[in-house]
Amino acid sequence: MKTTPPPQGLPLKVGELAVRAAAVLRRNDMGGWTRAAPTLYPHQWSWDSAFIAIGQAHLDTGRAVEEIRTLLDHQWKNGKVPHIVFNPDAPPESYFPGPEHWASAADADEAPSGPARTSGLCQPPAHAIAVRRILEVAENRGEGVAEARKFLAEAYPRLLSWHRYLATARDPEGSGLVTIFHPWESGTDNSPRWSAAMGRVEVGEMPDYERPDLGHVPDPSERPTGPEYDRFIWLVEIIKRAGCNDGVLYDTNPFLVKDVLASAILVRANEALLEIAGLIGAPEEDRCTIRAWIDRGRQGLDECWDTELGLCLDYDLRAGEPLRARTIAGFAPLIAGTGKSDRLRTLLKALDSRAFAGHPNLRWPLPPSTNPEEPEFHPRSYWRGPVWPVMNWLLWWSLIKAGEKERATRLKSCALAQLSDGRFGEYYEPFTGEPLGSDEQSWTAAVALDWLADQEGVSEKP
Ligand code: 2M8
Repeated sequence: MKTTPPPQGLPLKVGELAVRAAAVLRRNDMGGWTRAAPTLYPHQWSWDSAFIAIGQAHLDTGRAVEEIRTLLDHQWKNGKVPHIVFNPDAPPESYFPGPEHWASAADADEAPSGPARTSGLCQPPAHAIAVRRILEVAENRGEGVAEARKFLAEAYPRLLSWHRYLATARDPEGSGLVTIFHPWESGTDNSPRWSAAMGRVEVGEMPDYERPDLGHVPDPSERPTGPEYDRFIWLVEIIKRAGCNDGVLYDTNPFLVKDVLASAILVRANEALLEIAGLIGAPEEDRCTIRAWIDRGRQGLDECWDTELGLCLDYDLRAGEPLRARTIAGFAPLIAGTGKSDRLRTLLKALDSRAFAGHPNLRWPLPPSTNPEEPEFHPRSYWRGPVWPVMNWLLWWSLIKAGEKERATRLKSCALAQLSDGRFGEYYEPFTGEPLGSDEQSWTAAVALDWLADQEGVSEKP
């Protein structure tokens, strides 16, 4: 069921926006887990759930805990947290590639026992950040504190094994950077970040497939193109044929890339994990390991810095070269936290410049996912240009951590203004402010709740 959007030009008041955001999360609540969007994404997505739990924490601590618990219940034996946990009740034609397509992954040595319920990929590790924040929010609200604290102890070993998986199977080089096997693992699927590396992937023989996603958006240009999708599906084929074995994929997968955004999120997630370790009294040995991961992660990001562009770049392990695209992922050192004040200054300048939030034609001064001057920039196409509220949240949170409070507050006000039509779009056209992709996207509603609470506390009453 859709809510009626307010008449054009009439933005919602803060209280009404919070009520609507909460209603979106409730409507997408499938009982213990939340679908990422009402029709386009009928399953549980990994990093969406982390942000969703942060939003839910403002409504009900127990429900926020449950969101992460359900996801972690599907963790693989090697620690991997799967990128999708499929809804067994969703009709097969509702999403592709769905559980049937991933069924063979259930035979992988490391797959969880039981029927095929997950994909064989993973996504950026925002979960420890969410678990830590659930407690913080509970303490601020004075509700569910005991439950949130108890959950720390339950989630800690699972999060530790998730991070260990990323630090080992996804970083055999010990570089501090996370390797991904598929653009879907980055969460920024068709970003120009991956164009050069994907251009080297030759698509082989594979069965025909249908694209249900195109039926859920008003305009196909908002979604990845046919050739982009063919490459996505071909990589899924290779990953399945390798039994999702990380060692085999390291040797054979044509797409093998160090992802700076996922690596930056991992640094912050490790900081959150370290705090959790302290709160539950985990062994000093664990804490030493986590501290080492944090240091190594920051060092790895340091090495990906491009002085000429003033941004951080992903690295193509197959081609042995950096991937030179100016996208929002270039702010990875800001997201991870950098000890270098000159680097922080350079990044803040880039953020304010016409390459990102300072472009004069923007509807709101919010950073597009791709620099409008990039040749592959497209204002409507998914991760090639639109503004993503969840990225705004990450930047806002990182700015606060960097001590840039004023800048963070400005960003938050604009990000909320963008959402004030109450539609909670998946992403937004940067110049017109039109919501694109799915309406009522869960993580958009969730970050709105977190921002609104930061503003004046979330009230369910308008
Ligand atoms: C998008 O990704 C899925 C594939 O995982 C898709 O396009 O079908 C991305 O925006 C991703 O970051 C997000 O987690 C997912 C669900 O919101 O949608």
